[in-house]
Amino acid sequence: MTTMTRRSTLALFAATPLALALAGRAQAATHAIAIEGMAFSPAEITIARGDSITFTNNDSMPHTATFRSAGMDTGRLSQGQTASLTFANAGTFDYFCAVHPSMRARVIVAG
Ligand SMILES: [Cu+2]
Repeated sequence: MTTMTRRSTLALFAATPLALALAGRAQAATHAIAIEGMAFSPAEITIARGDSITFTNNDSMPHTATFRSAGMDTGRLSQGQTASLTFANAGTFDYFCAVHPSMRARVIVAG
């Protein structure tokens, strides 16, 4: 009886870290970046691989979030419009607004 109980307890302890790791990986987060006052806010964000970012344009003029190196683009967002991008690869990704190229910001995807 005692042996059985010990084995069950050990199995539970062994399984828990793996279960937690798998659950953590499966839950991708969604982050928010606002575009307002001719700026991306926050200007730099660190996310996990597989996470998404939703960009919302709060300005009256159109903006984009254009990631040349990652080959991703929100396209032109009018006031109040949103677009989400998912980051599958780790790395540092600088981006800009294609309408106003002086608007620049950075997404860091942690490995
Ligand atoms: Cu712009």
